[in-house]
Amino acid sequence: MLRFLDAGESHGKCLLGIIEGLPAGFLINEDKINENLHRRQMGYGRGKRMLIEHDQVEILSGVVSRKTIGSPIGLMIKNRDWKNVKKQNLTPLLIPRPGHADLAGMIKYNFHDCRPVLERASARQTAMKVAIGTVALQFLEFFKIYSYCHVKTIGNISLKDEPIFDEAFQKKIQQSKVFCMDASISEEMCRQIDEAKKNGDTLGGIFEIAVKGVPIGLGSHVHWDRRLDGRLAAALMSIPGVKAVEIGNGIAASREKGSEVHDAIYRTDDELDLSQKYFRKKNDAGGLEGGISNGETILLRAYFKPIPTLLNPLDSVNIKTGEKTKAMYQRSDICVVPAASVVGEAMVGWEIAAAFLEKFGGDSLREIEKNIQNYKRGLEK
Ligand code: EPS
Repeated sequence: MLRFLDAGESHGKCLLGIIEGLPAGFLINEDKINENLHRRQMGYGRGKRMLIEHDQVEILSGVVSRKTIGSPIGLMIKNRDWKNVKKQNLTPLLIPRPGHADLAGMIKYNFHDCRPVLERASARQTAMKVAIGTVALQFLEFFKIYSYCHVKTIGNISLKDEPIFDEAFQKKIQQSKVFCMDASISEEMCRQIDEAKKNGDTLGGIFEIAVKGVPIGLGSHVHWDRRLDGRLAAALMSIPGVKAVEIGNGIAASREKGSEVHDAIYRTDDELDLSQKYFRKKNDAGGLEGGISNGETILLRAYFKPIPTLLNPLDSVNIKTGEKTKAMYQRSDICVVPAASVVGEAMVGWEIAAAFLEKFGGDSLREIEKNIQNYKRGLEK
C-alpha cells in the first residue's frame, strides 16, 4: 500500500513529508522534483511570497545512492519566510475571510484567532504535495505512463482548441506564463489577471490533467472506495480551492444522449495481448468506466474557485467584538490556477501510482515488472 503523510505550516520552519510503500531499487531524480517545485512557484498572478521562497527538496531518508531501499522516504522543504515571521510580534487575527477555512476552523478547534487555522489551510502545504507527487510521477514514467497538465480557463477566458498531449504541447505550456497552450489566449488571461489585481479582486479557473499509458484494470467496480474515478476526484478535491472535478466530458454528457456519449468499442487484429487489443475512437469517458481504467488516456478537469483573500474584502464579523466589518486582508496571490495545475498533476500521479501498486505491487522494482508481465500474459485471448 502506497501512502503519505505531510506536515508543516505556511510560516513554520519547514514542510515535511513521509512516503511509505514504494518498492526498493527505484531511482529518484531530485532535480525533477525541484523542477516541479519551481513550476508550482511560477504562473502569472502569484503574490510577493514567491519572491521570498525558493523551494528545494531535501531527501532525508529511504534512499541510498539515489535509489529507494524500501523504507519510508523522508522529505523536507524549508520555508525561507520563517525567519522573517519569527522576528515579528504576531497579534491575533480576528476577522475571518468568507470562502476561507478561518471561521469554521477556529470554531472547530476552539481558537480565538484565525492564525493557527490559516497557517495550515494555506496553499503553502501544496509544495510538499508536489514533491511527494513528483516521486509518484517518476515511478509511473518508469512504466511508460506519462502525465500532462495545462490551464484551460482563467476567469472568463478559455482555451478553444482541444489539445493533443505530446512533446510539442509540453513545449507550448512551458512557454506560457499561465501554462496555457495558446499564446494569444495566454496573453488575454494575463490581462484579465492584471485587471483583477487593479480591482483588488481574484480569479479562479479550470485546469486539466491527462495521463497516458495507464494499463487497463486499475481501480475496481466491486466496492465504493476502490473506484479509481472516486479516488482521483478526491485527490483533486483535496487541493485547497478546488470546488468541482470533471472526468472526461462528464458535464456535457449529462445533457446528451447515451448514443452520443459512450465511446464505442473496437478491436484490432494485431497480435497484441488482451490489455492492448481494444480501442476507442473518442474518449468522453476520460479513460474510466465502472471505476476502472480502460486503457484510454485518463482525463480530469478541476474547477478552482477564486482565492478568498481580497484586497477589497467582503463583509465579515470581528470575532472578539461581534461588530460587522470587512474581512481581513493578508498578503496574497491574485490567481493560482497555473500553480494548482502542477499540484493537480502531482496528486493525480500519486493516486494512479497507488492504484498501480495495488494491482502490481511488490517489494522491488523487478518484482513489479514481473507482476505486470504476468498479468498481461495471463489474460486469455
Ligand atoms: C496563501 C497566502 C500567501 C501565498 C501562499 C498561500 O502566503 P503569505 O500569507 O505568506 O503571503 O503565497 O502560498 C504559498 C506560500 C505557496 O507556497 O504557495 C494563503 O493564504 O493560502
